[in-house]
Formats: sequence, structure tokens, C-alpha cells
Amino acid sequence: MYKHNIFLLLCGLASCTVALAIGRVFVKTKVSLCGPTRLDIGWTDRSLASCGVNCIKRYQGYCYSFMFHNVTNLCTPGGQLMPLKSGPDEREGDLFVLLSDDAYYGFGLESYMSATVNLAFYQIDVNYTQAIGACQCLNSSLYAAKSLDKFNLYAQLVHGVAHDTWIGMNDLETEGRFVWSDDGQPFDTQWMTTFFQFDQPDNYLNEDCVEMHWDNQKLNDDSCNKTFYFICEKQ
Ligand SMILES: [Ca+2]
Ligand SMILES: [Ca+2]
Repeated sequence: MYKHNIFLLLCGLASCTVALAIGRVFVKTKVSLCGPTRLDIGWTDRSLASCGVNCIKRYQGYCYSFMFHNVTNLCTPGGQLMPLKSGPDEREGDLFVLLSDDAYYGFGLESYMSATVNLAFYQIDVNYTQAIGACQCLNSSLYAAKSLDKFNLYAQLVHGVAHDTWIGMNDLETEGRFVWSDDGQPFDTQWMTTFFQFDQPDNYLNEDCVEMHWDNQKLNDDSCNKTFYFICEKQ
């Protein structure tokens, strides 16, 4: 059944793509602040492509990644990538991730009025840098509420979990000039009083990152070192 395993194997210095005859494409990926769930401690396989095929064969519907060591041929099957999981260690080798949005844990469509967003709400406390990095690792960006409907969607979600949550906005580069972290575009100040709490932003003891208070669903600039929940969105 899996006689002709490799459809295409393209490995250069920078990247490596494994396309299997069974219609799955895996891409060699370096990760930081997210990683695969391990489905098994692994086995010795005969080749990189065979490792991918066996991952799918043995973990039908759960294999979204695998790790392969090109010297020991250790093959470690992986599930979806999740925030703050570790990437491959020296023993596990290189990580290959399925070329599909499904490879990343927790995403789904959420709507409010005209806004429909493919997002994942991670109820894990992290600092701002970790939130930015984890979203990037998960092929997405920290939630940016660039419209009133998107803001209200975010507010509804944050209220629902009753926990303060980061938003992808900061004034790290220029004090008092807030930008969206995904593209660096300035925050439209006409929304200042709608989005922010009445006495915020106040830059109290140098606050450069923005989070939402779950109880009043308003924004506050806060210390980037504090830890809150975070939401990633896919464009
Ligand atoms: Ca500030
Ligand atoms: Ca503040």
C-alpha cells in the first residue's frame, strides 16, 4: 500500500520539503516558544520519508508533525504544535510540520457582527514577548483588534474566560505611539476612549504592552513582563 512513499524530497541548506505519495506535505521547521506534542517515544526508521509515512499510518488523524534524526534515523511522531512545548532535542533531530493550518492546535472561526476571525485562545499565562513568539511559531500573530467588531469579539472572549489577556498592541518603539504588533501600523487614536479604560494608557512605571481587563473589557497599558492569557489569529 505504501510502496511508493516519496513523491518529492527537496532538501537544500535552508529548507526541506517532504511530499508523500499519500498526499501529505511536511516542511522542515525551526521552532521557538511552541512545539509538537509527542505521540510516541519513537522508533528507528529506514528513511526520512518512511518516518513521515509511518507517522501517518500509525497515528491516522493525529500525525501533524514528526521528528527525524538523520544520523540515528530515530523517528518520533508528533501531533499538533502547541504554545510553550519544546522543539526537538538533540536526540530527536529535525522537526517536520504538516503544510496545513490544521497542524496548529486550537484554531477555529469565531464571529461577532461583521468580524469573523480564525483564532486560538490559549489560556496560559505568558509575558508579552512569549505571546508574540508563540503566535509566530504557530504561523499566526497576536490578536489585533483593528475594527470595532473585532474589538468586541475580543472583549466577549476575554470576558468569557474571566482573565486578563494580551492584545497585539504596544508602544515599545516610541513612548505613547501605540502600534499593532503584526504589521507595525499605528493604532487609530479615534478609538482611544472606546478601547481604553478612562484613565489609561498611563505608562505607569514604564508600561509598553497592552492587555484587556476582563471585568470591564477595556484596554490598559501594562508591564510587558507581566503574564496574561493570549489569543493568536491567522490572517
Ligand atoms: Ca508606554
Ligand atoms: Ca496602565
